[in-house]
Amino acid sequence: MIRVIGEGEFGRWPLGLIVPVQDPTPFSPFSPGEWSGSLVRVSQAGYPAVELAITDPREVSSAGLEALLTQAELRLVATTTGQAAWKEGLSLSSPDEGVRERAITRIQEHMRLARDFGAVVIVGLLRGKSGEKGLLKQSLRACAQFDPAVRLALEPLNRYETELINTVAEALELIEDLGQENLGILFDTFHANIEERSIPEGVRLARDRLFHLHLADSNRWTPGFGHLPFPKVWEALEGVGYRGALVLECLPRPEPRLMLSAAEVRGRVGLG
Ligand code: LER
Ligand code: MN
Repeated sequence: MIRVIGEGEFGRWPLGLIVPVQDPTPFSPFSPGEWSGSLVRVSQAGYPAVELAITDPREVSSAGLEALLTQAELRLVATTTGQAAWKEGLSLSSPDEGVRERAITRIQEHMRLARDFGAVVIVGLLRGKSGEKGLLKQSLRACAQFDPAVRLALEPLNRYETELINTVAEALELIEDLGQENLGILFDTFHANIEERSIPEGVRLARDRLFHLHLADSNRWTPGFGHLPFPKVWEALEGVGYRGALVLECLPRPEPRLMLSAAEVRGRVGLG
């Protein structure tokens, strides 16, 4: 049984921030290390949801995480896996079988942790920058079959970050080919602005395969400080009946404090 965030649980789409656990990410106002304190700050900023950037999930205890989330009154909506790509060189599409196997195992370890929380596991940069699509497909099958109760979200990334899967259409082709119910799409408005013909059309194309969403403006700054047509994105999300979370994955610019009020972010992008 796949757990999905319930309608009405947090009103319209819970908004979240990214908290790095072991290694830094440029897409968070927080530093790794004191991440239990960061969870409290996310909650104090008015966000109901959090995405954890975890390099190695074996270092995170499920019971410990549950206690921290309960204390902070936060819901874990996703874990992101890309840090193992830049830090350890792991890739799901590498021609080196050993590297590929380690990348598959890493995703499976994320799935083991995510399962207890109904969180989505993100497949972003861990797919590799220029690997082989056939190998990526094999690896994704092994991940998806590992636990059909955990949803995997393949993220179309812009062409400057990878040659593999830049658009929703490419992601859907691979997903439909694999036929795994727990494999879907993470739609990131920054990448979509570069690669899709239209951002709302990209959302509509993903439809019920839309498992998760990253929000950043056209310049990858805090939503509301670029020129993306967010109200049109909300309209498209309503249209496809999206019931997942919206996580800010943006540079903390023009100033980090501008990410630290969910109410202000909502107001700036017309989320009410
Ligand atoms: C990951 O979610 C992402 O969007 C990448 O651009 C991170 O480098
Ligand atoms: Mn993203």
